[in-house]
Amino acid sequence: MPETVFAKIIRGEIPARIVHEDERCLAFHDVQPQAPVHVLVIPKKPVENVAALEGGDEALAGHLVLVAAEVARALGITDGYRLVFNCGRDGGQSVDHLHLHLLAGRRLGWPPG
Ligand code: DGP
Repeated sequence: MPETVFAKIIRGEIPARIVHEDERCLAFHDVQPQAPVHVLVIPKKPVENVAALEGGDEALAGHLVLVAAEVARALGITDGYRLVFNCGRDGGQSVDHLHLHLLAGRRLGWPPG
């Protein structure tokens, strides 16, 4: 998989506003926020997107979701939030490294655009 800007953030070569880090993942504020709270949770393992997850990645995928919920709690989000994996061109994915969006702080529309 070609290197992305997120690989550079994982290695600390590009600054990011990190809100959580552990051995498997990193969570940081999105540089182009679409809501008052917009955090990305990414695996340190290079995985292109949800479609590239394999058998054996179940724990990793679940970990991203649990970390997103933990970050939401830590940021004091009490009125709800949305978790989104964009996948591929039609899914609106622009960075080809798996990432889970945590969006909160305003009433989000449905269906998404
Ligand atoms: P997506 O469109 O689902 O692939 O989301 C990619 C997100 O990544 C997008 O909301 C903007 C964010 N992003 C892109 N480059 C950077 C960066 O260098 N730093 C941070 N913090 N976020 C980035």
